[in-house]
Amino acid sequence: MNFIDQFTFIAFEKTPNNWILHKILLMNINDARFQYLSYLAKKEVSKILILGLQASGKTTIIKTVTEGQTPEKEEEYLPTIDYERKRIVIAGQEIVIFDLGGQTTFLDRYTDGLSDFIFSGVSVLIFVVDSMQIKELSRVKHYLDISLAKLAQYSPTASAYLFQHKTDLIPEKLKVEVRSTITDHLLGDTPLLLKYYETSVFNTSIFIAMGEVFVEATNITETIKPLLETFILHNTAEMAQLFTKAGVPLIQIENTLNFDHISLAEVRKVFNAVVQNLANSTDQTSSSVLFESNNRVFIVKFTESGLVLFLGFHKDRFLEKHESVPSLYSKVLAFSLQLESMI
Ligand SMILES: Nc1nc2c(ncn2[C@@H]2O[C@H](COP(=O)(O)OP(=O)(O)OP(=O)(O)O)[C@@H](O)[C@H]2O)c(=O)[nH]1
Ligand SMILES: [Mg+2]
Repeated sequence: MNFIDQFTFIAFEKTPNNWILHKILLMNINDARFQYLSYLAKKEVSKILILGLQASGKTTIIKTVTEGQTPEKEEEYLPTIDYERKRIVIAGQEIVIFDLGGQTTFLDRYTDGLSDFIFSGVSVLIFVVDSMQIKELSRVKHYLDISLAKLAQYSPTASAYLFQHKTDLIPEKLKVEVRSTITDHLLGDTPLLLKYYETSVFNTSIFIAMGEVFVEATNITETIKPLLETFILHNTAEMAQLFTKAGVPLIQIENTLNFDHISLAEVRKVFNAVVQNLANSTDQTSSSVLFESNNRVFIVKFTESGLVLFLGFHKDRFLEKHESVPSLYSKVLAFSLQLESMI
């Protein structure tokens, strides 16, 4: 038995429901070993660049999605001087976010003299444009084009996103017009395929957009997602979702066509309730919660590495499978150990 076999085996031995878990283990061991090794090989730091004109909202975006707190409506604007590096870890992948100050002197320096340092080794670039600054669009276009050219030169495999930000400030009847004005100005002759998102820190749109970015900056689609799929299939779960603990959605799998999807806003309410529940619990080590609606049982588990696993099961499956809720609950907790062992 080599090290990886032992490693995986020990992770499973500790768990209470071992025969089911061994079954999962046997089904997955080859994949798991392969994925774990490929994970080790890929573990270099992933770099995300966020840039855009001054006050477009970059620092607020990073703060919101890493801390999970919506800012005050009239938050004071504190310009970023030079740039700030924010280090986060998602599913074991270290990510460094370079938040570049948007004042002209900084932007000129980053896109010119410092461009090889700034634009090298990037996995994702995010360009933020303030939806209310229509009159600045030619300056936006100038820096967007230079940035994309530098990205193509120094990080040709990187992907690029355009966030049309602060959409909460656009009156409803002008939304379509503002979007077409911005896209007409900015995207006409853009060489790279840009992924376009309308965002605001005052609703869940920024979490959804940054979820896409984080998934691209990690390799969880190859590592964790197949395990989640296998688990929900074998345990007839209706849905499985994985979030960062700040509530950024990373993976969502639905196993039934008629699952009435839970919105991210609802999930975030659940998170708050769970965090509150954990804070009030006497057992400080507990990190999971089970709750029921009329037809469903939901289990939320905060993992040690800062992920949140959220699973939904139809109540009929307990009768069909002759399984009790506590038994399923311990299976989920054991499964989260398996996920942790992959990280
Ligand atoms: N209405 C609204 N305001 C926002 C949003 N995001 C950020 N802001 C506000 O925009 C202002 C500027 O935000 P920052 O995040 O500091 O802007 P920045 O792009 O980092 O600015 P520099 O560091 O100077 O480049 C602040 O007052 C924020 O509260 C949003 O989605 N909606
Ligand atoms: Mg800033």
